[in-house]
Amino acid sequence: MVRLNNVRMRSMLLLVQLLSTCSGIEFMQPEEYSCEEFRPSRSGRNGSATCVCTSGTCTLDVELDFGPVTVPGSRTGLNSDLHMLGFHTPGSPETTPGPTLRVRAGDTLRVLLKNNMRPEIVSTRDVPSNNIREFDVVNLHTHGLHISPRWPGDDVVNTLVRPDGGTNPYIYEIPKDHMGGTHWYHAHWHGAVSIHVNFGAAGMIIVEDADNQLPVEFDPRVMDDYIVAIYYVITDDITTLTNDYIKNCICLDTEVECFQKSCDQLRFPTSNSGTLSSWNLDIRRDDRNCANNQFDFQCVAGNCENLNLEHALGCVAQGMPFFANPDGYEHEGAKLLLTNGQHEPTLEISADTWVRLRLGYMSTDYFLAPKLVGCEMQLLAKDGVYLPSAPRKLTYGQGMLASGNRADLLIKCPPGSFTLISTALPNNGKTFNTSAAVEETIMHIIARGSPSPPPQCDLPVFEVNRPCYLVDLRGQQVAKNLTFNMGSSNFPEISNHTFVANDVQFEMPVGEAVGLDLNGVSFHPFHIHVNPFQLTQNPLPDNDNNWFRSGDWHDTLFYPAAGESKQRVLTQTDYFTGPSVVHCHILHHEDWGMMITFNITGEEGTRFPPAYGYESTPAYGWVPSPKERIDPTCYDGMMVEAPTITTEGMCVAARTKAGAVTALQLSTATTEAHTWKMIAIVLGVVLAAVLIGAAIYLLRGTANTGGAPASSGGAGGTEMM
Ligand SMILES: [Cu+2]
Repeated sequence: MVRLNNVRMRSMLLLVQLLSTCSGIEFMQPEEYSCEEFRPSRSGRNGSATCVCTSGTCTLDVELDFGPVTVPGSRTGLNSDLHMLGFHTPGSPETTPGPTLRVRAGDTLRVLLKNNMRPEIVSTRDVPSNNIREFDVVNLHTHGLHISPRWPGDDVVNTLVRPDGGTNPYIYEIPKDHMGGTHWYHAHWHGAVSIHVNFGAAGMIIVEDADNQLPVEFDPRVMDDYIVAIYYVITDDITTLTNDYIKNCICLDTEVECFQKSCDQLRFPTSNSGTLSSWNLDIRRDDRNCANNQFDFQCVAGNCENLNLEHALGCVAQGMPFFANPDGYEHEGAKLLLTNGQHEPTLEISADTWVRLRLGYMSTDYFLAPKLVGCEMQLLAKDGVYLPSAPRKLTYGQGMLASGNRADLLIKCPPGSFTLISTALPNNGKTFNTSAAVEETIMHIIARGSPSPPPQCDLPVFEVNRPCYLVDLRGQQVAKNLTFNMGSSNFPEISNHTFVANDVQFEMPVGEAVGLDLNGVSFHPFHIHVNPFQLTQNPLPDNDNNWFRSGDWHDTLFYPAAGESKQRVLTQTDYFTGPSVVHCHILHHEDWGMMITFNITGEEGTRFPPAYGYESTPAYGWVPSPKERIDPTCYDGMMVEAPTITTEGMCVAARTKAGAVTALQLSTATTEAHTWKMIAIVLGVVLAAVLIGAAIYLLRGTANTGGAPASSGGAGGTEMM
């Protein structure tokens, strides 16, 4: 009887699970472009993208059109259309985020960026830099990719695309030793970054893992792997930025005086000399009679002297579309968290099975602290770089992502329904900056049980074989030390500088280790382009959730704890020379000037000698040296050795002793995974049918009470159960 009841319970569970899928919007991943089907040496089209592959490496060619997008409620789960800005490929539906671009080390990614914005009525090109301006101009940054900062690569300062159909052909050469990881792209035109990204002008970039990079348990053919691209649309910021934009535009007419203030007083100071006491001047709020939640032209006009109405109306008209918040959301205080452009979608996974979530926190502000009560959660990679030892258990099962950060999380849930949320961090004696934490639902998760659940297993712990540009730099001699003061009192400065285009404020030699002392990173997230950096300290002893560890790599760093604002980090200025930027990743701080230029000097292609084992490193033609390398196992080509397993996993063995995956073993593991899914589906359908049959029979039996006896066939069925 016990066994029969278990069968009945399980089939009931499956029926309930089947019915529960009817609620909420189903989790969808962004559209994807990759050249996987054309490797090693074919060419063809993948939707709107083109692939040309030769000898295993491919060129992925895609056009991204920037402009307003309208996403229907059927896609977002909201009650009405969602009006955003975004990147989409011509001919495909308007969505946000933009398509995911998947490449491999050694590939070339070519993006033709086209700007479909309407040109400004009143050009704000003459608004001084470090102010909110030029909402109609766009460019692209590939956040996290280790590539050249020079045009046609990842230049964010001098490459721009004008509205009304302007284009730029970006060519991103992915190094042949680029580590596999989770990255993203976003609009980066100084003065318009925050408004564009707030409205969703971003998408994900995945550098696929090299064959053999991960143990077989983590192979995407074995472990399900999902993009989780998270936006946080902050309407207060949008309102402030748009007001600023209109104000700066009106103030191009220098005769104007509003609210008894000259435009010089109204404008955000652009140099070190200005005091910042007036930085939050907001022409809405300076007059108590003006509406607080949107722009009121009549009110402003009534409070301004010498206003040129034609000029001012043009400014207001071009700003108004940016006040268009998602329908149903208030202007004041409202925020909207979207996961893959959807509101609280529901993802179905297999119960008791590890799943990889590639989180990208593509926001302009706040920090995301993901937590999944009832499930296990471990950390695999941050900012697209695998942890030195992975995966890592998290003390409080909670993550910490500043705007711009990525995290590859592993989750495993028992059968049931769960919610991935972001919530304040536990406060065990530390003063966490809880007001900055996102308090929202990210997504729902339904873990489906199967009648014969897969065996419980622990994942192996491994040390990935690393490219030589990401070897451990701790203990190495640095060629230079630089200090970046993010939290200096002269906001929005970094180390007493605000942004001046093409004015180099820091230099680093190429092919060296460089020390960066970061101050104030509990207030402002520090982000550097081109090369990631390595932490040298455990910043939050006893209460850091195991999230930040000495030896980890980041490209954006922020601790949400007061008093933990310093960190010494190390970077390898590998291969690429040229000017690039560091900036605060609260993106309106960057727009206001919290960005500075550094230049990597020397010969392009130079690499750090102790990492490569060469006496000297001219760009071309290495000189071998018997000197010991930092990490003799590191690689600088496309061949990657299997990882070192430090703790064996308890899953079905699918690995040789050396850790290498054979095709047979992989196909066995894949077949096993698929077999479990098929068994679950078939049994689910059969058992649900039996249960429904039984329910119908029982209902009919109840209705027949006192009448004729039930048919012998139905009675026979009951006996069999
Ligand atoms: Cu900042």
